[in-house]
Amino acid sequence: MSERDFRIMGVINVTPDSFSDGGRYLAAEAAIAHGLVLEAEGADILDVGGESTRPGADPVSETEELRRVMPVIEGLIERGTGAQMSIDTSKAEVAARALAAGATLVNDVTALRGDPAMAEVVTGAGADCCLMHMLGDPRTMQRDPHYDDVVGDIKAFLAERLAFAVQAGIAEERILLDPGIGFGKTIEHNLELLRRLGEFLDLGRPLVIGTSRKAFLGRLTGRESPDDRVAGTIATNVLAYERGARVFRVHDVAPLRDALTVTAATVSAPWTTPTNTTR
Ligand code: HH2
Repeated sequence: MSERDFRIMGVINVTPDSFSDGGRYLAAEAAIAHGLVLEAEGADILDVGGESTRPGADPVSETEELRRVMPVIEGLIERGTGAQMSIDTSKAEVAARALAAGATLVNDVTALRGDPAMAEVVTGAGADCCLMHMLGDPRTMQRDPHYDDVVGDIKAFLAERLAFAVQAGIAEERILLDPGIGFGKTIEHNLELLRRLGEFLDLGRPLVIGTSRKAFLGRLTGRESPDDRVAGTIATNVLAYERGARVFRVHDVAPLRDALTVTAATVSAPWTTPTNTTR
């Protein structure tokens, strides 16, 4: 079979308050073990975060964030992880320390707006960088979000951030773009972004999508517990793949790996041979 054309980013939240897995992997050893499981399940990237961005979350100090994430990044690298290590942070110092320890991707949900030193840190390390759209900040973003045209507005934002990042010296081929599902969006906004995701492709960079276990899936399905939103997560990611997204940020790697493997094989149809009668 041809090499797969998508990447799965497994989430490791080292936080007491993340919306779906807060407190589960607060101990470094538990988080490292979890990361190795995600990698074995098919994660290409491991995204380590020490600050929750759920709606209403309180900010975390730099010292505390470093205390949470560094042992996990160092531990995974020491154990020879083959996955790309990503740091989910908007603080330049946290990114710098993670990159020095061996991470090579900065996942900044503020798209370089949170810390004026961030662009330089990414440039200096020659790292990859994910720029995500968020309306306002986590404390306020879900208070009546409004757009003239949710896709047009976010596309313009990402185009501006991409230009800013390139101007700051980050190589364009190192940049990933993410419309930021759930970050200052109503349920209708999220659904419209997914439905019209293909419109972001002409920005010319790989699209990252993060729907995993998010509240809008719970609203649609009536599943109150984030753990019960895996099927909704898969449905949205399969749709996003079909619409052109290629990096998928999820908590549940194994089922998505299977779902996307089948989706990718179906879309590119490499299996048809005269002798292949498998159903
Ligand atoms: N979503 C979350 C955090 N980081 N990064 C990107 N690029 N895209 C996303 O959609 C995204 C993200 C929120 O999910 P989670 O990490 O599970 O929760 P919390 O922020 O509460 O830790």
